Amino acid sequence: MTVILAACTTAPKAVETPREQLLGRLNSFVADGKIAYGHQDDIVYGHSWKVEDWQNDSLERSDVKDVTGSFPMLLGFDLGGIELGDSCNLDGIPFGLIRKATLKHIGRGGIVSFSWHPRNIVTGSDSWDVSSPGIVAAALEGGQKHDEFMLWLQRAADFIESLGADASVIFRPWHENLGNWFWWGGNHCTADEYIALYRLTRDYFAGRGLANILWCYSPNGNAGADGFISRYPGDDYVDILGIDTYEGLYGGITLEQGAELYKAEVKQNLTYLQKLATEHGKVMCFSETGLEGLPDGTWWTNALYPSIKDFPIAYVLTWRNAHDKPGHFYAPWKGFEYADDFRAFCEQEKIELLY
Ligand code: BMA
Repeated sequence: MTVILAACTTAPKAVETPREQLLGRLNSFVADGKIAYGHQDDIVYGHSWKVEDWQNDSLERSDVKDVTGSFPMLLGFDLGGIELGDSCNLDGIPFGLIRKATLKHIGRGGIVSFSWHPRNIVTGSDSWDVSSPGIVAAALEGGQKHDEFMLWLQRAADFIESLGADASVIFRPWHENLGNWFWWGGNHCTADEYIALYRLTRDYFAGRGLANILWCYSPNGNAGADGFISRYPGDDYVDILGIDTYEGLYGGITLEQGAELYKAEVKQNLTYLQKLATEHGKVMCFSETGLEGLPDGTWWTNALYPSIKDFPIAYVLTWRNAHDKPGHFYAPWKGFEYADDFRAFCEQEKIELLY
C-alpha cells in the first residue's frame, strides 16, 4: 500500500527534448569513458569518390566504413555558402545532400555538427580574406553591412530549421577565432566585437524559436586558458567547449618530432579545456584535428590516441577527405597504406563508432 501511494505522488518525469537528448548523449559518452569518433563530410564524399545522383543515393559509402566496417559516430558538415543562398557549399556539396545526409545519419543513431565558413561580407571573398579590417564591426548592429548580415543569419537558420525540430544538431560558428586567418579572428576584431557576433548569431536563432541546437565555442589552441576565455561568449550562449588543434610538419621536422610536438600541444590544450569545462559546467570536445595526408603510419595510435585518452572529451573530429585533392585527407580510405593503424585506433575500447 505504501509503495502504491509513493508511486502515485511522484511527479511524472518530463519528456526530454531532442536537444536535451543530444546533450545527454554527449554527457553519457564522457560518463562511460567513451570518445565518439567523427569525420568531416564522411558520407557525401571521400578520397577520389563523391555522391553524384544524391536524390537517389542511399548514402552507404564512407571512407571510414570502407576501412573499418563502421560509420563514424559523428559527422561534420560545413554551411559555407548558405549565406548567399548558394545551392552548393564552398566545397561544391549540394545543401540538399547535406540535409539528406544529416537526417540519414541522425536516423541511423549518429550525431551531426555544423561548422560555417561564410564569405567576407564586405569584400565578397571567402572566410580567409583578411585583407581589410573591420569586417565584424560592419556586420554588427550599426555597421554598414548589418542588414545584409541578418539575411545571412536568416539563411543559415532557414537551413537548420529545414531539418525539422526533431533533428538536434551541434553548431559551432565563428571557430578558430584566436588565430588571424579568418575575418572574425584574432586581431581583426576586438574581444567585445567577437562576443557580440557570437551572441547576435545565437540570439537570432533563438528568436526564430530554433531550440534544436547545441552551440559549440571552438577556438584554435595555443592561446592558453586566458586566451580561450578572453573571447568566450558566456555560459548562457555556449553548450559545448571545443578546441581545434592540428599537427603540422613544418620547418623540416621529422615525423617523430611532429608527433611529439602535437602530443604536447594537445595535452596542454585539453588540460586547460578540461579545467574550464569543469568551472563552467560544460561538456567538452576535440572539435577538429588531424594530420594532412597522414604521412605518419602510426599517427592514430601513437599521436592522437595517447593525447586524448585521458581527457573527458565527448568526441574527436578529424577533417575531410577531399575527393578532388589527392593529398588533402585526414582519415584513411580503401587502399590507403596505413589503414591498419586507424583500425587499431577504432578498436580501442574508448573509441565509439556508429555500427
Ligand atoms: C579547409 C580545407 C578547404 C575547405 C575548407 C572548408 O580546411 O579543407 O579545402 O574548403 O576547409 O571545408
